[in-house]
Amino acid sequence: MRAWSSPDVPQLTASGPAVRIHDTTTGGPVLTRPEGPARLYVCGITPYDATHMGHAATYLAFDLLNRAWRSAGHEVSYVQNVTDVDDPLLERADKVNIDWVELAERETELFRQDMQALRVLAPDHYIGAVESIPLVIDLITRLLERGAVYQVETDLYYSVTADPDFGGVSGWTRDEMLRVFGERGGDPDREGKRDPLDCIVWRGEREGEPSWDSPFGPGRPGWHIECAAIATEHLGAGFDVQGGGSDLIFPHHEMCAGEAQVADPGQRFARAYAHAGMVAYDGEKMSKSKGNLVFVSALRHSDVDPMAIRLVLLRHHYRSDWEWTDDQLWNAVDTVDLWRKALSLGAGAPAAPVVSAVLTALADDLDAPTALVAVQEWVASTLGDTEHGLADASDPDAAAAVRQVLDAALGLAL
Ligand code: 5CA
Ligand code: ZN
Repeated sequence: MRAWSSPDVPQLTASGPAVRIHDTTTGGPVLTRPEGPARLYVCGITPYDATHMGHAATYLAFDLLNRAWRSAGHEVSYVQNVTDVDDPLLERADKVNIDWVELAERETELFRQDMQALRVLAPDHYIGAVESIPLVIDLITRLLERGAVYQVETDLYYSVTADPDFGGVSGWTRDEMLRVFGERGGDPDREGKRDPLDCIVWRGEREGEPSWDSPFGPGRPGWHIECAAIATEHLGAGFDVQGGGSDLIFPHHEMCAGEAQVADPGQRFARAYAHAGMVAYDGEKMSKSKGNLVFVSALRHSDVDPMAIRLVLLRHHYRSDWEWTDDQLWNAVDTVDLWRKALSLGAGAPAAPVVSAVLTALADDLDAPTALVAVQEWVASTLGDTEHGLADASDPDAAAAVRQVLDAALGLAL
């Protein structure tokens, strides 16, 4: 499927340090060591509603990883999926009485426009679940051959006990898993399952639902097997990072890894699993099902500068949970104005230290808030204020260098 157009990334003269990222599996920072291009898989949207700030924050987090790798001199091979057939999409289409294909296409297009406005680099491969059905069928076939898939009526389930490392991605206990499985697309109470945590990989045809032919009868793919199949096909085994919001730690990323690793023993799925915090609004996690949403597109249509939206998101460390408030947006609008003013002067306080501070902070687990403090200090010194005394114009080319690192590393084009 078509992605969106990437903004140009300025080529920096300075090179950033090697990139560390917090790995959920080890619970600490790990040094990424890409061999050849850095390989990144980020779970994409289920396109049944518009992009909200929670989605935007998560995609921006991994955009920072993409940019940090590039700043460190790596090429990046980036894959993202679109869950363009799944229960929530079909349910919404039914509810609002619109064709599910049309709904998915419409919301995917809106997402592309939102990502482009926010200057998020596009994936090299943007892959839908529907177009991946042959890959899914192939992966299920391999799991069947290994005895890791069994039938319940017309559905097929993946057996979590087939994976000796089950639980290795999340590090969760069975109780913790059972507590959320039902809320996150699982069906712990389905009769006939061998283990309540087993997850569906092929859902046999139901009246009124779309279905595709397969050796296991007509039906459609389950959710986790979709990302397992797409990531291994387009990135190969042992890719560098799988990313998503923290609500994907379990079951989604646990099951993706299990299914891929059982089908291909001895190969790791991803080397590290990185998760962004949850954005709340009105006291609760922002979610399509709860409806407490702030849409990127709604702000764009009311002429809010996308760079101010991007700045709000960058001001929160990607791993923290936080709550969106409109005040933060108005504050960021003022900051963007102020920074543009400083950058319009041409000369300014020395740029080299701020360039280095931004690249160092970014390579240290994508610490955008620390990077932004360095930029703010440069702006204050350049414009002069009570704390910094007189305006500093000692570096004649400062603005060009600061503008460049803001654009390349943080995606802020000012
Ligand atoms: N299609 C699947 C992934 S394969 C999916 O989870 N789609 S989604 O549309 O529900 O979410 C897309 C991404 O946004 C996921 O990484 C999810 O973790 C993230 N996300 C959803 N809600 C929030 C939120 N409130 N804050 C931060 N990230 C969120
Ligand atoms: Zn996914």
